[in-house]
Amino acid sequence: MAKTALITGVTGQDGSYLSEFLLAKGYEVHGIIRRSSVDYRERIAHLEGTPHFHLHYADMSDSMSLVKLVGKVMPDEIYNLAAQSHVQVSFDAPEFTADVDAVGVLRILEAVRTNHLEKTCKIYQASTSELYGKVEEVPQSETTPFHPYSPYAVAKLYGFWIIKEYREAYNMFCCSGILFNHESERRGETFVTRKITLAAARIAQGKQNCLYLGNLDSLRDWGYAKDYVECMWLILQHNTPEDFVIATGVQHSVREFATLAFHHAGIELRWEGEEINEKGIVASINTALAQAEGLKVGDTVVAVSPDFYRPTDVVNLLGDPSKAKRELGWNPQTTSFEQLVELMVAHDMKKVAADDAAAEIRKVNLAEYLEKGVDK
Ligand code: NAP
Ligand code: G4F
Repeated sequence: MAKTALITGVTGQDGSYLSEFLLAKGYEVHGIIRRSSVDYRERIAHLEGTPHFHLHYADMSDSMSLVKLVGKVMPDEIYNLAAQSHVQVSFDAPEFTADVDAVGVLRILEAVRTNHLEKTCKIYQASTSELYGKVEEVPQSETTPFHPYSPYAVAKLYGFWIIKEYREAYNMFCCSGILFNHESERRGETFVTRKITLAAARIAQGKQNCLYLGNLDSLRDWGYAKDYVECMWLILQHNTPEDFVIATGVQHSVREFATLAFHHAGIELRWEGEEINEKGIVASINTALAQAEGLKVGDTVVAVSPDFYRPTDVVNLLGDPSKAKRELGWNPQTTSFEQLVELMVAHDMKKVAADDAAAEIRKVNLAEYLEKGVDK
């Protein structure tokens, strides 16, 4: 019998990769979507209409919708990926973040219990390295104390503890994956990596002059999202329900990410100034396209803006993936940092060019329409 999985957050970066992964394993995959006035299903558009992929309206803030859906789908596994996942946004919308990222986890657990599935349904909770926050040791492992440092992290800490509580109180198979930052061509465009790769591509093609960033010194352990969804599944296939750190064990700064991204877009950067006055300046140009678009050596293409500083920032994340390597047989180095940056820039170079070509076609069509009129 094929297993049935229910994914919350199916429209997100991880939800889309996990859906592909589980479908390839022969699962019946059900995803939760919520009503929106605009199309936000781009990442899963290629899966819609395929035989084993099903979408249902529900919301993490609506207990009844979750109870009814879990009762209808009767999943063997639930992957709870839904969240207000942007740390900076959590300072502006702390109550919504707590409702979805903290109480939402409780709602899922209670939906499973209400439907008497606690002995058969396994639950994966998307936990985060943000729990380590103002870090108490480097690198961080399953035994490192938590010190959450944003409304997002505090909400996710509740999610982590309520999962552990239900595991111990009701003997449920529920686990947290403590995932460090993972990125991809499908990463949301306001997270720092994607913001950089899109801007580098636009600047190389003359579509943007300057990229404004916040803390360039911030250090992250960046992996590839496609590699990380496998771990979510492996955690639920483990003999016992346990929590795991998932990371690469390699750390880089935001500045290093930007330098490498611009390099792959054909622009070498040098850095000048400090803190708010720091700038990324064009040192050399290795692409005729950027030169043709007017980019010159000496131009400032990266600058710092206080708008992207956070009231409290997490600045030193480095994971120790030893337990996942040992007990899940997972390879944290499948995709290196260098490969990750290269593949994201290659994707965004094509995307910017394609958007531009589409705009050109629309312009020609519009000109033709205006010239000929609608009835001729
Ligand atoms: P993402 O791209 O921001 O996706 C978040 C998903 O949650 C979207 O599908 C979103 O739906 C859904 N969602 C938000 N509020 C909801 C609500 N009230 N009801 C139902 N669905 C809701 O995030 P991601 O990068 O894929 O991350 C997946 C999970 O892992 C998140 O829980 C995140 O906090 C956690 N995490 C991520 C990372 C990382 O580096 N990516 C690291 C550690 C942990 P809409 O499309 O409708 O907005
Ligand atoms: O890309 P970020 O916004 O990711 P952040 O805050 O680490 O959160 C992501 O990873 C977490 C796992 O550790 C997830 F739990 C969470 O859901 C999310 O996926 O910022 C990374 C760093 C920060 O220190 C930030 O201050 O980059 C710094 N940064 C510098 N300039 C910037 C910018 N971040 C953003 N988003 N935009 C900037 O312009």
